[in-house]
Amino acid sequence: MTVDADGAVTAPGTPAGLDRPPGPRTETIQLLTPEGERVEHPDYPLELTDDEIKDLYRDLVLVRRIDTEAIALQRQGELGIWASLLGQEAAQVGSGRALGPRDMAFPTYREHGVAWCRGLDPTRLLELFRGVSHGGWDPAAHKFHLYTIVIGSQTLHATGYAMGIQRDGAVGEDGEAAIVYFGDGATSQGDVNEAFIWASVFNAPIVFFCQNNQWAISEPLERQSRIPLYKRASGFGFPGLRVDGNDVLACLAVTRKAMQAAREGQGPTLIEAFTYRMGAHTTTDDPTRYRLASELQAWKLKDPIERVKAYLVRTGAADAAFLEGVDAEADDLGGRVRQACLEMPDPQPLAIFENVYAGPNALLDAEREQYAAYLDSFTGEEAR
Ligand SMILES: Cc1ncc(C[n+]2csc(CCOP(=O)(O)OP(=O)(O)O)c2C)c(N)n1
Ligand SMILES: [Mg+2]
Repeated sequence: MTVDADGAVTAPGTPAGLDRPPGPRTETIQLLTPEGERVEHPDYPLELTDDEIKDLYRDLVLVRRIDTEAIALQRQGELGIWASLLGQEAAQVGSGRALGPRDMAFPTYREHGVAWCRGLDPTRLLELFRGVSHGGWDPAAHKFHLYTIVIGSQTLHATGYAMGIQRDGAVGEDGEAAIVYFGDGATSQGDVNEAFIWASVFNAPIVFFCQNNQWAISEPLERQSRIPLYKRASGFGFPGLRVDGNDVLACLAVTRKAMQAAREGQGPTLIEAFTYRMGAHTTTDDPTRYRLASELQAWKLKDPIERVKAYLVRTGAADAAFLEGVDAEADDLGGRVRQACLEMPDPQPLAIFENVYAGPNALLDAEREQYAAYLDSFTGEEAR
């Protein structure tokens, strides 16, 4: 095995996975320019009908609308916090639409677009951020794991899951695979590096999808790594590549190929989706304290939705009626999400103790009693 100057693993005859060409070395894979021009890539041919591209456009607009509504709800005191996906719609929709029904996705806390692609009702996400759900959803129902706040930890969960797929014999032509989402900052965590090692040595059917949005809260990428993140993969022994994370077509094509390779038993791939967090880290953050407005302006020109719109309009694939229809649908969805949020019943305070352990637990039982006594100390209106 040799590793070239760009960190790409080459030479066949090495353990499975290492002999796959990692794709272009230093370039960012792109199929749709910021101006909305379609470009071809020899390693990622993508043939989509106009209707399929229109569907992707619809996804992008709708997930942005869910996000906008959620931010407004938080500002109005209806949600405790919200982690915005603004700017990352293409990375999430492109990769999310590349998944098959049997593939399993492991998100962080920002993957509302992937949740949408997995068919999860967006109000389920809001329940969590409103604090009325103490869990979330059934991960098996949509093949979409629970949101994970502990940075990077889900990469180990996903790798374990992928090894389970292997042990179930579900790798092969009709196989299944796992995909795990994490951020640029997460790559500095031990968990992520351990997951890379396990996935590599066991050749696990997993795709590591890193949304490099340039910031880990207020920490810029250049303080996290001395090399482009996708190049890290070669050190662990599997292919890594960088895709334009604001290009929904490229994210779809690249993820499709990597997932198929994983399903067929060719092992892991690291995809670095090069994108930008257009909003605050969460609604508790003020990015004007640590980054320049000019940076934001530069990325605005690469907006993931505008380029698809430009393509659809230029090619005549979409007319004004289609675009207006999607906008109207988005407003409708925003309204439905808002109403559902306002109508969510408050949970019973003691419900927080449920489902912590499968059976009785002495410490938890004592805490429950103590809290119940505290609640009982109130009278009248404030009583539980
Ligand atoms: C183990 C751990 N350490 C620290 C934190 C606090 N924290 C929350 S988000 C975050 C930054 C994550 O940045 P990145 O991985 O780039 O993801 P992004 O939020 O940009 O999507 C940190 C340090 C945490 N949640 N978990
Ligand atoms: Mg980040």
